[in-house]
Amino acid sequence: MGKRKAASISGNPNQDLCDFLLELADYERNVSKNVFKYNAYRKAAGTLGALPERVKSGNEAKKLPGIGIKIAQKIDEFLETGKLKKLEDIKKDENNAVISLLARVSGIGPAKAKELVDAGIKTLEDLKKHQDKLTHHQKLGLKYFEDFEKKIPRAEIVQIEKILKNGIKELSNDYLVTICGSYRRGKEESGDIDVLITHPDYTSKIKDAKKKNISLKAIVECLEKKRLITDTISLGPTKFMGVCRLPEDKNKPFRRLDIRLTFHDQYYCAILYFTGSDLFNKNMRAHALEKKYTLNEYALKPLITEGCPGEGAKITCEEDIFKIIGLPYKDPKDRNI
Ligand code: 8DG
Ligand code: CA
Ligand code: CA
Repeated sequence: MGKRKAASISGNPNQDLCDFLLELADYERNVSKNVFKYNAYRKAAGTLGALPERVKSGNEAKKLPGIGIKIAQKIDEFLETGKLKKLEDIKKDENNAVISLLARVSGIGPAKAKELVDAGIKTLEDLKKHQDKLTHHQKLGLKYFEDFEKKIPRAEIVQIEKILKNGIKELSNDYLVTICGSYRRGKEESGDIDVLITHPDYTSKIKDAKKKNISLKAIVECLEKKRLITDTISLGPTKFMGVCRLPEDKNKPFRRLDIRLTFHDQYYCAILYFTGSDLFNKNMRAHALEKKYTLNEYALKPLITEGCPGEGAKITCEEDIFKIIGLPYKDPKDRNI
């Protein structure tokens, strides 16, 4: 998964409050490893970011969704003193800054970052000298640290898509290839490239023997030959995580590439899921539940009795999913929430 960055909220009368909440959120995610608090601070920042007027007190803020007593107290402290002791203390502690830096390396989570700091690592240079402490994934994350932090312009993904599709076509004309994620939502820049592949003969109902000439490994080898894929982080039967770069241009950065091979009968649920945004998915799943369906990256199933899912609905396009749960279809570019 990409490292999720806090959404920036600009041109709002509570910008300074949003900023400190998002800083606290990042600290909770990267250093404390507390996803619950991370989400709580992000939600509060979202609420304040959407307000048309300046918040005057914690008490007033407490009436808004996602703002409880503790955040209200922090808002009061900030409004009265212009700063937050908790945040000042966090910034004073140099270990926290190092943990945040190390956790930006692909494959290094907060726990590993802490462990490295405890082992005396203070900089990326230190880390380069102690690569024995790193997994294969983390070593690649370190090697491509600068490149992986760079956003990928849409035009570059368009070029990568061409090479990808033409290469895979050589294996079989019947493969279906879709780049999902922010690219499919029409964004001008993306953090990584999320590819979904299926084949009409590759379904959840057909026995392995018949699927044998459909293989992710063969696809990856083909793209290595085309010099698009440069490194493999991990490769399983249905999921590849790795690195790619436009073959004709050695000045282009290396990019994170994920490829998933999914069953044909589950392809459109997967496309919906991996197109996102993650918040859009959350809302859609919640709506499905209200209509007594469960939706995930594999299937849409009616909940029969006592929350027990029944047979999956037959789905041949994304529109089917919207229709079944009674929502008007939304174009990918309108799913950027
Ligand atoms: P970006 O890469 O340009 O930063 O944005 P993205 O394409 O929207 O994000 P992503 O992290 O690459 O995830 C791709 C899609 O996968 C996302 O849009 C929705 C879906 N997804 C969720 N939850 C999660 C999650 O926790 N991790 C990941 N990796 N993907 C998720 O709905
Ligand atoms: Ca991704
Ligand atoms: Ca992505």
